[in-house]
Amino acid sequence: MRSYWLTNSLNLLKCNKNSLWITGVRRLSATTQSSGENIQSTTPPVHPTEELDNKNNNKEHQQRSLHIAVIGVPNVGKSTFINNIINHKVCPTSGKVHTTRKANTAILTTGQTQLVFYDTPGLVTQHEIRKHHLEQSFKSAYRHAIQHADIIAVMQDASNSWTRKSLHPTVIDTLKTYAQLPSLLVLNKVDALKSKRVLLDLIKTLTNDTLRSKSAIKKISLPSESVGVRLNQRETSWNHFSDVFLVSSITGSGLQELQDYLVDCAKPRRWVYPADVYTDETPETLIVESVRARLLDYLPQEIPYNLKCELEYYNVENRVVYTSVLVQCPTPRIERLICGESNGKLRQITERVTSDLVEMFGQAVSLTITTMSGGKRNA
Ligand SMILES: Nc1nc2c(ncn2[C@@H]2O[C@H](COP(=O)(O)OP(=O)(O)OP(=O)(O)O)[C@@H](O)[C@H]2O)c(=O)[nH]1
Ligand SMILES: [Mg+2]
Repeated sequence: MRSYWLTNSLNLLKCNKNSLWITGVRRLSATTQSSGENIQSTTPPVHPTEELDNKNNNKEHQQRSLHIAVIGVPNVGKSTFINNIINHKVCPTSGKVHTTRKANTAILTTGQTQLVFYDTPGLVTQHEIRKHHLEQSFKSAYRHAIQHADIIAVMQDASNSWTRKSLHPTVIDTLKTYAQLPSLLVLNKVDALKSKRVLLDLIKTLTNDTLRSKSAIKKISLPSESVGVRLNQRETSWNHFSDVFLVSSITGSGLQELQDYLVDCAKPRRWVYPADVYTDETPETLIVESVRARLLDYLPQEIPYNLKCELEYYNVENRVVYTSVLVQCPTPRIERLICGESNGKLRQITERVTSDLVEMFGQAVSLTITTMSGGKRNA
């Protein structure tokens, strides 16, 4: 058995909530204040618990929400964007494609408004599913997310000069299929652009120049001189985006404007989640997905996609999360690759996942990662 055990007792200031997943408890403020004045009221006297119920109902009547499906090809930064816009790490991220394999829900409650983001696996064609041995859930996950959404945010990597000028065919197909839903174009990674001059051209190309008069574009500071624009009539653009946003999910630039916009779009209706919840994922799932995401970062090529990660143990004691994950490797050679010289790589991976989990849970985390190959646990 090769395992590395690490305790990280960092306490993350940013995450001040004890529970990250649904507790099912909605807290009510039962405090009442007396002004001391004797006011005659024509309304019938109200029993204290009824009064509380009425207050609660009034609060619920003021509630607003918006459900947003974030879609795009792999690695454009969907999960990083969602973590940063809700200001909590709940979606595992990595530098490799296909990190997100099923739809994850991330929740931001601000004032009377709840924004529910659906993180989705990168959009892939049937050919890509076969080529990379991906689960069919890659397709069903984003369909499920969109079916529950009020608005679609299409994310495009503005820094990738190979792919940025056209929307992926699967993105176009999705937008056509769900044409009744409003959609936004979110150009991400603008921090990585050497010159911002390409952005105007990019917006025109991806929207077929249909957003000329939209206010969102006016808000963006773009070079004043005209850039040669060639209208793209091929099916690589979408004419019906409501607005375009330029953001950097890493630096946070543009995220507040987008958040304000989404809050303005929210519909009056009761929230689905309590105000202090950031995701509906179980901690067990978040742990396993976080290990898998970091294996992608540390291992070359296709290897990490063939590894099976399982939760062996999870317990919380005295505000410390104790957990253990088993990584099943197809061969001893791959196990050696994960562990590295004197277990050095496994130690690095464990440290990295531990700090991800500390950020997620806002609690100390004690994580063990154990590897296994040939169907037998190595001792
Ligand atoms: N420079 C820069 N890098 C970013 C930005 N947003 C995300 N990234 C990086 O892009 C890579 C992919 O990010 P993810 O959030 O995992 O991308 P994803 O779209 O969720 O990927 P899949 O789950 O595989 O579909 C990571 O290395 C991120 O650090 C950004 O605004 N600027
Ligand atoms: Mg992702």
